[in-house]
Amino acid sequence: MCRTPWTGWTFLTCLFFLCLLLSSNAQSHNHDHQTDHVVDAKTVSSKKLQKTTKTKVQAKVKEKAKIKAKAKTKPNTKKVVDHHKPKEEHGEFANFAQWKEVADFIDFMVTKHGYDKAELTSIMSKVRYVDTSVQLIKPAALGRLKNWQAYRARFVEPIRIDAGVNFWNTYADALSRAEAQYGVPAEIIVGIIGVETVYGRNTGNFRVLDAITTLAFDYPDTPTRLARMTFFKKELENTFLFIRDSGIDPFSLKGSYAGAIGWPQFMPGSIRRFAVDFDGDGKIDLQNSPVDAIGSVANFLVQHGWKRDESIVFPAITTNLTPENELKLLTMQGAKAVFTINELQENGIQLRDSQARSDFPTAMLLGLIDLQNGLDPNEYWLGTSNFFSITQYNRSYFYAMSVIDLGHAVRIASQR
Ligand SMILES: [Ca+2]
Repeated sequence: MCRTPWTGWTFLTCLFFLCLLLSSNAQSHNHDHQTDHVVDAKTVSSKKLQKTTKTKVQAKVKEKAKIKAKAKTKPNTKKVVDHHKPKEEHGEFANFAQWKEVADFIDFMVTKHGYDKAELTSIMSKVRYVDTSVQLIKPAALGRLKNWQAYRARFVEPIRIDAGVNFWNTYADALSRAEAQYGVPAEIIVGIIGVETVYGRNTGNFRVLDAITTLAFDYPDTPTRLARMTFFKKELENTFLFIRDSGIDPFSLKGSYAGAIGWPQFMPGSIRRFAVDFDGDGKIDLQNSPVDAIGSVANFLVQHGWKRDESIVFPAITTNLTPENELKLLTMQGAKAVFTINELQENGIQLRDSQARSDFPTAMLLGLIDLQNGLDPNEYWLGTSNFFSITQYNRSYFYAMSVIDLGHAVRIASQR
């Protein structure tokens, strides 16, 4: 997230935006499995976090306490710390293969997918417990106001725009091909890959098996803990299936602290369902093939309702939108475009541009996009189903608007 030399100010700045980001995600309207793209995407660099002694010591203390607690509650768990692991690698040995829930998971994989029990047990015995994953997946503390303009400034900025121009020039053919084949504009694909990883720069260096196993079996104590553990167990299943299908070393898969992989930060389940081999080399490789990433992002959006040639967002203004009506609209829509322009007007919101108002298609369905700006007034947009298909990638409206704005900024800069 920060490419400049590490200084106190840059750290504080990054910490500030990290808080904003997590706050934004925690308060997003929609909730689905793609949440975990999310946190990853912003490439919260644990490596950099560890550069502060304080954080490092705190994490270490928590990690040791956690392992001790586990040893007490799980009689079969032996605490063994691997002192020989290279410093840059994340996690501690926690003897996962001896955990009852992990043993049950192994049995499930043997029964359902025909895995060799000894082989799977051997792999799980080498998986590390990553306390950083547990700490970073926790929801942000409440109390900080969401601020769209501050969030946007993190992503729509010169370094990312320049990297986007280079990316677009380098992969112009693949972007054109994806646009023609899937109907997703190149600038939206460029926006997503830029927001996710700054065009492959921040793809994460956690071993995916470590991160996902840790979160599947020791997710932090939050109101959604059970659902999230179920989600990560499913992702662990998908990780093994992807590894087997691809014939790769189980520990060669690297990703974010939540297990999102490669240039577009797909979770393993999303790779298996939505990724495509777009460079035609016979394999899907989102870690090393930007062209596969381009096709996969486009296919993901299409599979989540993207419609060719449809608009995405329109600027809006409020006339007499009350907080009650705003909440009602947001609740009713969930994360879909469900209102006509007339219905929105009746609730006190309309298109900003009077010219657009005069010939706007009355049957087009829209959803309300509310972007909070700290203590300043909210910014409002109306989004079509294409906007909401981006929120399937990451449920945050801030995220989806940043994708749109970054892609637009890169396109403008490319044309200069
Ligand atoms: Ca490929």
